[in-house]
Amino acid sequence: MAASLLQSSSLSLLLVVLVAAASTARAQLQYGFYNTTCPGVEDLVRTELLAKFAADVTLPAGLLRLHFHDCFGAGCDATLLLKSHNGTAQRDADPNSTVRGYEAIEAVKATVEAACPLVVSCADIMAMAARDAVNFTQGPAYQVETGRRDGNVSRKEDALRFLPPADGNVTVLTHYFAVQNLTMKDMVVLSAAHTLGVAHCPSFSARLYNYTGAGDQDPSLDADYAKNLTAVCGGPSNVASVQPLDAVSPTTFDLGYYQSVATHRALLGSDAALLNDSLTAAYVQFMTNASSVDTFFADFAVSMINMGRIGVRTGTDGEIRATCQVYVD
Ligand code: HEM
Ligand SMILES: *[C@@H]1O[C@H](CO)[C@@H](O)[C@H](O)[C@H]1NC(C)=O
Ligand SMILES: *[C@@H]1O[C@H](CO)[C@@H](O)[C@H](O)[C@H]1NC(C)=O
Ligand SMILES: *[C@@H]1O[C@H](CO)[C@@H](O)[C@H](O)[C@H]1NC(C)=O
Ligand SMILES: *[C@@H]1O[C@H](CO)[C@@H](O)[C@H](O)[C@H]1NC(C)=O
Ligand SMILES: *[C@@H]1O[C@H](CO)[C@@H](O)[C@H](O)[C@H]1NC(C)=O
Ligand SMILES: *[C@@H]1O[C@H](CO)[C@@H](O)[C@H](O)[C@H]1NC(C)=O
Ligand SMILES: *[C@@H]1O[C@H](CO)[C@@H](O)[C@H](O)[C@H]1NC(C)=O
Ligand SMILES: *[C@@H]1O[C@H](CO)[C@@H](O)[C@H](O)[C@H]1NC(C)=O
Ligand SMILES: *[C@@H]1O[C@H](CO)[C@@H](O)[C@H](O)[C@H]1NC(C)=O
Ligand SMILES: *[C@@H]1O[C@H](CO)[C@@H](O)[C@H](O)[C@H]1NC(C)=O
Ligand SMILES: CC(=O)N[C@H]1CO[C@H](CO)[C@@H](O)[C@@H]1O
Repeated sequence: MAASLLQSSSLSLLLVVLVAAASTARAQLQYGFYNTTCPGVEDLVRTELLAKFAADVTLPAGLLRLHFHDCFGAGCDATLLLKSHNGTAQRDADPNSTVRGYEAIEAVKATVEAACPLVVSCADIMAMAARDAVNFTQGPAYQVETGRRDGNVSRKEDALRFLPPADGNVTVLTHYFAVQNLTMKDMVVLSAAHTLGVAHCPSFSARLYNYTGAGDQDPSLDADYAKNLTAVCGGPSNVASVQPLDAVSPTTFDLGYYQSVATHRALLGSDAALLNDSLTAAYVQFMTNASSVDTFFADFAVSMINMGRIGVRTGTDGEIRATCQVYVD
């Protein structure tokens, strides 16, 4: 049973179709796209980010989420970074209100521009930054594909339409991933990005107060954990306080997320939901065994590469901008 999602046997037909579909985009991204046009750019990015991460250990979480929201918004094309005077860009959408790390990407972009003007896309810097964030926090080291170009249209509706809801069940979450050509396995694997970082009370307070409209709590919450959360939020209207997504080890990329989920100490409804489905629950259980860490790391690297292929612009599509956060209206 524990092997089901590991081997994806029940999803094999779907996988064949999706892998075939994904290979179209794969053909255009490459490892080392900037080898000759901006040699050393990946080291340049990593060096600057490592200094920033050392100064702020919460930044890796911000940059990992930034790449995810960009990719799901309308493809990994840095359109999440674009600004709008009238509040109609992706970053103006509610789910983006707590996304962090825009300035860090812009600072790295400025360094890269000084070395290789108008060569390296903001979207590739975001993919590299997510990779460096994972490795800095002791997660897997993986190579990123590069060759993405940036989009110049950013629509709030895309973020609202494509970002998965924090109270979604496995069916709903799997659907949001399938829309991006990602599998249920990608979903249960990438959810473990929540081994890093925090959520604000509004993202989970429905589970504490009035879960079904009868003034109740989500019964799947561990009672002591729920008491702690209630003490931190102090009521349904607190918008400022935060809680770690993985209380076991919030700044280390490890199996703590799956341990939290398995012991009913998942912060978000979408995390807790992984126990409600037999396939995802089996994966969670398997990952509570410390000896599964190598499998988790390998799976996570594969799924991050899959996510990095969503809706990419390559070749002559899109543009390379001098700065990432320009106004588009
Ligand atoms: C499975 C569907 C997902 C849902 C419903 C979801 C939802 C959320 C929510 C609600 C928050 C907290 C926002 C806040 O209150 O400040 C959050 C934080 C975060 N998410 Fe996700 N997420 C999902 C998948 C992912 C994926 C695929 C990644 C990256 C690969 C990711 C990375 C993160 C990180 C690192 C944070 C912490 C950010 C910080 O500390 O600033 N999430 N997510
Ligand atoms: C998913 O794959 C199909 C078929 O290759 C492609 O047309 C579509 O653009 C892909 N979707 C995303 C979000 O990458
Ligand atoms: C860039 O160099 C690396 C290391 O030598 C190599 O693996 C990769 O295929 C190269 N990529 C391109 C596009 O030249
Ligand atoms: C990943 O981190 C390890 C230390 O945890 C380091 O030795 C390695 O060079 C890093 N690799 C990359 C690609 O950043
Ligand atoms: C998942 O949520 C959707 C939307 O709320 C609902 O229609 C569906 O019945 C739920 N599925 C399960 C298995 O709970
Ligand atoms: C998961 O199951 C629990 C009951 O064990 C239920 O309270 C909760 O609403 C379910 N989560 C989702 C997102 O459907
Ligand atoms: C709980 O939700 C129900 C239904 O939405 C609502 O009628 C009720 O006023 C809420 N109770 C509290 C204490 O917010
Ligand atoms: C609740 O908070 C206390 C004090 O910070 C901590 O020792 C305990 O482990 C927490 N319990 C749970 C289940 O999170
Ligand atoms: C953890 O995995 C190891 C290696 O696969 C296995 O020998 C051991 O029985 C597992 N432990 C538990 C508690 O499942
Ligand atoms: C946006 O990019 C496309 C090419 O991808 C280009 O044709 C168009 O002129 C650009 N629009 C703006 C406003 O820069
Ligand atoms: C925002 O500005 C753009 C470009 O000027 C315009 O097309 C759009 O209609 C405006 N939207 C709103 C809601 O004002
Ligand atoms: C960084 C950023 O632009 N965040 C915006 C996300 O969307 C909310 C509104 O939904 C804005 O208030 C934030 O400024």
